[in-house]
Amino acid sequence: MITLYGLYRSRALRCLWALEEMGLPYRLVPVMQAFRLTDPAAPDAPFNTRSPGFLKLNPAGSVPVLEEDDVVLAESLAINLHLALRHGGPLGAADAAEAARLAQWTLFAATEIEPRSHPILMHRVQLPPAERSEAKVAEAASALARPFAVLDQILAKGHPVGGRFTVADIALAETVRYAQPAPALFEAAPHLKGWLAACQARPAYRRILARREEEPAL
Ligand SMILES: N[C@@H](CCC(=O)N[C@@H](CS)C(=O)NCC(=O)O)C(=O)O
Repeated sequence: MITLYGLYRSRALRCLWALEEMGLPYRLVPVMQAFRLTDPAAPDAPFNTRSPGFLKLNPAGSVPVLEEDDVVLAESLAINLHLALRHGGPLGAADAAEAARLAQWTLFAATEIEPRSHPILMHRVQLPPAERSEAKVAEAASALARPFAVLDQILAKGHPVGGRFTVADIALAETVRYAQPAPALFEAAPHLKGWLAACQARPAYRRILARREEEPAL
């Protein structure tokens, strides 16, 4: 049985999406992000990313973490590559060349997209209004212009790996999503925009989003 530690409102979402696409049974153990709690060490604090029991699973103190038989794994995108390798079927690689391309686009998502898209989500949506900075949004949007142009070119020809939906699409879609509060970026990248809409319309993703809506607000 696969156990995933995290919340829908966290980077666990991308792993939940992969699990759902693969039709795998799993259980989700809620782990609150410590930064959301006034005192994560308080006796009545919920199980959180600074709880000693959780730090044994991931000393880095972040969700998600996956536990499956002998494997305990952190890093959301590594988790999805693991799931693809063990259970992926068409979402995983058909051969070594495809495995390398899954890694390529997953790393592109992690290094070229996420560090620039996440500040857009933070400064347009997640931070309290007094802490938001439009200068930071502009800086991130400007840094995203080139990787978005690259993706627009690649996605004009279809999915990035193997001509079908794979875990590379999940990695890219979930990191590109953070930039959606800056719609102008997508007007300049119509293929990227259309591909993202198609990814987000997938039944597995809609199911996960519906469950995220049901998750108690923090
Ligand atoms: N690169 C990591 C980032 C994980 C991460 O930052 N997770 C956040 C939630 S989305 C977290 O657990 N934060 C907890 C904390 O800072 O206390 C991954 O992709 O898994």
